[in-house]
Amino acid sequence: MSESAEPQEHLPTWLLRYQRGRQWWEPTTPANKDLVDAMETTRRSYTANRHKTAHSSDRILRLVAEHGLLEGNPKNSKIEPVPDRVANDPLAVAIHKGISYFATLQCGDGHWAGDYGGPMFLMPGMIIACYVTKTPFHASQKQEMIRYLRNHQNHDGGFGLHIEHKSIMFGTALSYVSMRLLGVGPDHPDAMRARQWVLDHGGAGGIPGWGKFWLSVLGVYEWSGLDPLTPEFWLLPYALPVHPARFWCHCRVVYLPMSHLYGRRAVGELTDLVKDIREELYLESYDQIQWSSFRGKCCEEDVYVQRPYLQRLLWGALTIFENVWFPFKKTLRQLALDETLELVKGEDRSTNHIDIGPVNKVINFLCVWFDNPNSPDVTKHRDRLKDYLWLAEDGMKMQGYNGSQLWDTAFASQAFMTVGRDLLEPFRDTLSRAHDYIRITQVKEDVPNRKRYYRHESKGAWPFSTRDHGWPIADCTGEGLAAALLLQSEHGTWIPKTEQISLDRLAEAAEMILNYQNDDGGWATYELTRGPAWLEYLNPSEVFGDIMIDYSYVECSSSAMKGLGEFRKAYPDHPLRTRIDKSIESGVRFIESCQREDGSWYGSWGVCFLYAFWFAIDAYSSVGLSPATSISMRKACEFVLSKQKADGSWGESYLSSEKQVYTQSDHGLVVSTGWALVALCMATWHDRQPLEKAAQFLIQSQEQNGDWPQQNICGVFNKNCMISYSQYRNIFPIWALSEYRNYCSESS
Ligand code: LAN
Repeated sequence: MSESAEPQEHLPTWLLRYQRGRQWWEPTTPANKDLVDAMETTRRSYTANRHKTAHSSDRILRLVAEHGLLEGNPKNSKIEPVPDRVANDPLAVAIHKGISYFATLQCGDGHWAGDYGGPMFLMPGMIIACYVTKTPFHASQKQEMIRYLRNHQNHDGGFGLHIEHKSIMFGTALSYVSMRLLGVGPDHPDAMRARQWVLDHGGAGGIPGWGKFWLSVLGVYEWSGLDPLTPEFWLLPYALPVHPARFWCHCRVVYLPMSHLYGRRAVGELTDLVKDIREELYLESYDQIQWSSFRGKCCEEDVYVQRPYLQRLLWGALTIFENVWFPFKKTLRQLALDETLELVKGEDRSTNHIDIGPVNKVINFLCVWFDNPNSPDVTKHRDRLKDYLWLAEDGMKMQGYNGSQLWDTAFASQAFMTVGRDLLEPFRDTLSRAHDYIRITQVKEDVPNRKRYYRHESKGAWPFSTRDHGWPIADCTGEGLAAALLLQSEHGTWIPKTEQISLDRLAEAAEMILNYQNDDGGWATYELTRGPAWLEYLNPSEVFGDIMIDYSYVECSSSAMKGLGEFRKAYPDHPLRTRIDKSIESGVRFIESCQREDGSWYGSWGVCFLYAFWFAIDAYSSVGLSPATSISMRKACEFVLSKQKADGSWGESYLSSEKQVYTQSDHGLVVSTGWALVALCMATWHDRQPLEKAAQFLIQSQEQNGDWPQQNICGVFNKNCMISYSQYRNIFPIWALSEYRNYCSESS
């Protein structure tokens, strides 16, 4: 493998490989000249227009498909011609074109792949981990990673938390370090601009805690400048509310390996490059820095969550614990290090070394490497790095997960199942493959010895991405179950009986959802809520909101209820019926209880009020409610109608999520409009006119080939960080137009 980061003369053909949902990009030879040229043209055009949109349009994937190189794709780049009988019906033509184009992007194993990037703080973690563990990237990967970083550098030289964000220290210092580790020299103009931003904002000492962690492992920051990440917390009795296993799973599995590395003050080799970077990041020379003065310091630009004074006192006390000698201290630390490593290894084993997300993936990798650089665990970790890397015309990035395979396939299937039979017939194969993917992705057993590793049950659930990943999620189970039931339903003679998911398996999913319900009637993400809400005062992250416990969410609750609602419709006499009825009833009460006075719901995982609106209405309608019987539903529809733009569209800016107030985007957005229109049709809203205008907007926004334009970023997590859902631009317009077509035919 070459170490050079210089642009290569011979660009490779990149192909997407996949297997049972696992997906990775591979540079292959001999190069397909046409495709290489087309890829380069689309990259150039992205870079030239990057001031217009930060988002990729997944053009690289689309080019691969157009060239018939999406292996095993049944449509093999062939767009179905519009059938004569609908040629004069613009609504039917738009739907047909939409599904026909989208079907060409399906992978042979039945899932849809796409860009799940957005956050800018992830790839630096992988680059630092690979540098420390001496894991080389392929020269073509490096080249694409550098391209990505340069494409997402803001005008002022800095980098944001995500691709649409203003510059902050977290994004800027980490991206700068990444460029340097990838081989960009300190005098490169982009590197200079980034460094200048860091220095103009007080130097990298003001980077938030997670950044301090990364810089420390690399050796360009000192562990004494961190708030303590005390691993001994893992030795406390679980009965205590501050036991870390009570935290939201993403929070605890990130702080787990961080605390392990902190506990052993792990630092990579101090190479010449590392020593150079030490002198580039601060206003003072490295040796003269008073590290303890940086502890708890956060650059103003970065602060999203103000940390309460009480928290500062706690970190002060823990710092004393770190610095003062007392008997058994060494023994205690060793016990804590052993315990945290065992939990890290448990997480690795149960996820096939993919790990729950991109952050703990690479920190766990570091833990096992520092433990033993030659262990089989290290090899397995290395093999799974590529699962997180995605290539698009803006370059190569680390994704927010190992993909959103199941989630997108479940939505695509539901969207397809609303399409009238007349239009759906040519896509039999597409549906059956999607069903296949859903079937093989259901989790069939619990994690071995699950209580030892603080894991909830998994049997019967669906994960967000792949079976190999396997972490169960309440709403993915709801969506997976609803999609499977629809595909297998009667008008669905689509899936032969022999291939169907058995009733036992479907019931396991329903039972899983029932067991996932919280006492407040709602559903959280991966687990039941385990800790008290006041734990949020201990949120040390500065940049992320609501990370400490797993709360009940409107969206998760709605998907869970929809799954149960569909199950009840399909098997009304099933023994779970009484439990399901009770569960849905308290679920509806939960959703009503989080509705704001104005009829809206704050959405936590998509942008934002429109996203939550769609989920809530979908759940209400699948359990049999309508605006005539539910005041909550009527108020919600009125709220959304009050936000429609003059051209019939809806468009919500990501600032809605950040500020928690409905914020219009500059232009109408196809995804926002899709959510609003799907839901209004599901609610069978009595006034057809606003719906007609929305449908017209979607039809007019469609591109010639059946695609829709990729606009603003539309996913979010922890209030402040955005994430791309690239398939939504196809799925929701198709779904909305089909619902609208059904609505028109029912009401005429
Ligand atoms: C996701 C992706 C999926 C998402 C839904 C299923 C859509 C949601 O309804 C529930 C929450 C969940 C599972 C979710 C939680 C937070 C995740 C895992 C992510 C947004 C993907 C990336 C993000 C993760 C936390 C990113 C790493 C950053 C940290 C702060 C640890």
